[in-house]
Amino acid sequence: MWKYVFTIACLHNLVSVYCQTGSCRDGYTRHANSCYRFHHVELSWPESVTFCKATGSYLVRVETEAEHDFLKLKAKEMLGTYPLYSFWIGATDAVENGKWLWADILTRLVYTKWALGQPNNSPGEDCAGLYYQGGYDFGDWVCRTLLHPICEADLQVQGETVIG
Ligand SMILES: [Ca+2]
Ligand SMILES: [Ca+2]
Repeated sequence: MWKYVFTIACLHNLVSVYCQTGSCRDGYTRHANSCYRFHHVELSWPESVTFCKATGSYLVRVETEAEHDFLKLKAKEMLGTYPLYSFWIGATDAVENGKWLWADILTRLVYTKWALGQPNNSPGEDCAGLYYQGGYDFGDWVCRTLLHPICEADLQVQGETVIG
């Protein structure tokens, strides 16, 4: 039973038979098998992609409801700390309008939860984020808008435990 629960928990963030034991670097918060950092800096979406990459991470991929719920909770904790309240995520439809991809792996979004009225693509809003006014569900913006990046990094693995 526990083995099953543990496996499902791990699969939320990693399509693998492994559940990792590991840690996050300083400044990052762990959820499932990933580490996250909300940044104060205000950047455009392309700058945010570069920023995360430069710190050994990627602009966050919100791939499950559990991951989204975790990020929403964290974002709400940040209220008052940030001058702007919306955050960039790693999705763009710049290649083909309406076809949203995770930019770093060029994979179509499977999980999505757009805020009411989003994406409104008005006009040329090709980059996605967590929309403060929409309860941190997804919204789309013109990519040069200045928002805060959330970077996601893989766990620093010290050892791996095979489940099952
Ligand atoms: Ca993720
Ligand atoms: Ca929009």
